[in-house]
Amino acid sequence: MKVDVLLGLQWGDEGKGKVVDVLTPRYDVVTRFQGGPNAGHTLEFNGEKYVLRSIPSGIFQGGKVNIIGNGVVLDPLLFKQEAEALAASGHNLKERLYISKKAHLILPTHRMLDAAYEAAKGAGKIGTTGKGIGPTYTDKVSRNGVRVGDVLHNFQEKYAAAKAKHDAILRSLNYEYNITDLEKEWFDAVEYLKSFTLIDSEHVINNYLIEGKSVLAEGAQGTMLDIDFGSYPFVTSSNTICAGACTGMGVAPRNIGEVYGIFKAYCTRVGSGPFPTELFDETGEELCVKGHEFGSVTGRKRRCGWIDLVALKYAVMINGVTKLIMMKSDVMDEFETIKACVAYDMNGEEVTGFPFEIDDTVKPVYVELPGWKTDMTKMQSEDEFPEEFNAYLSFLEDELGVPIKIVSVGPDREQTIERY
Ligand code: 2SA
Ligand code: MG
Repeated sequence: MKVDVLLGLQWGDEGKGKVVDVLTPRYDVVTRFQGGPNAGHTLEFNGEKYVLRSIPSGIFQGGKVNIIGNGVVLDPLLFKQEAEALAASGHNLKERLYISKKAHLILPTHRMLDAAYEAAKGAGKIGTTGKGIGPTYTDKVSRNGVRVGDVLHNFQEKYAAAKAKHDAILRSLNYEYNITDLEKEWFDAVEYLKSFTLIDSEHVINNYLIEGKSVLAEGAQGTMLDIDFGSYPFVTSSNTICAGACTGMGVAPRNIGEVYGIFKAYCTRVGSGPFPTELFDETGEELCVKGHEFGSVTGRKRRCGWIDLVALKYAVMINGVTKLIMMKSDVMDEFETIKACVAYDMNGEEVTGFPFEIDDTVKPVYVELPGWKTDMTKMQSEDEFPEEFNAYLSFLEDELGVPIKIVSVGPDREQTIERY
């Protein structure tokens, strides 16, 4: 068996939580391979809304194994809050959630460092989620990290050594903080974490594949936030792309199967950084309001704009996407016309390959398509799709060179249409 990967092709918030929940019934195992509590995967079903941050979305389906892989950064405190909330609503986690010993821990001082670095950047700040993601990955790469498996041996020493380094940096930045209470809660949460099964996930996952079990790897954030290929430096600190599933789980490239690339029928972004198709007009406002475009982690209003096919084509290429999934087209159900950016105008030159850097001077080159002006939220199959909607799908498939296999027409699990 191979690992199928599901990932976001834009700047995050494409609706991965919903799709993974629709796809999980088909898999035995669901994993997370990168990111941490900067993710917020929203799932809605049975009239209830859940937000998952570190726990894979397969947790709601009985009988599935869920694994937090080595590529993830885990905050024990936020993990405890998330897990306890799920347990309170009747989900039995301990039997079906395993955590890699090689995942790195987000310490209380990592959160302080995140805030201190952002403050030091002033106007050039990234607009991070403030969860300590960047500093934790920094420590991992600079070989100063503390890993989940460390909680089992000499933890206090390892923690104290890391904290001492952080204290020195924070002092040098003149950043004042007091983590006495936070630290106590954090240590309680570490005890809670110890009550879970901590594993060498690379062995476990590869053995599952040999046994013929199916595995779905659930990406967080999006391709344009990838540390290598995203809109650097306005990115997150992990590899959000398909290759990240290999390093974040210990799975060989040849063991990757389908790559599901998920995108919104328009585009959003939270935090700072370039966004060529961003709209500052009524249309942008309409996308935001109808699409409920507010971050699930920080509650921040998302910037909204038209679909950007220059960026999307790049994402399809980098990830080797085999199947596309389009979300939230229902938000545009009433639009008269729809625009899609097919090139960037850069100082009078039309660019179709995603460039080294994009800035405010980049102007999107649009094509216009007629809107479908039909309420699609109750539709059950593709046979019901209006002609203009089919034309939009065909246009995107031609541009991207990959079939759109799933279309979501609303937030509920039921509002998901497969195309054949
Ligand atoms: P950080 O905190 O260091 O990762 O922030 C760096 C930049 O990355 C952006 N970022 C995000 N943007 C959109 N969605 C994010 N998480 C989603 C959510 C979940 C998802 O909140 O719903 O789709 O996986 C996310 N996480 C980080 C952030 O705004 C900074 O620009
Ligand atoms: Mg989200």
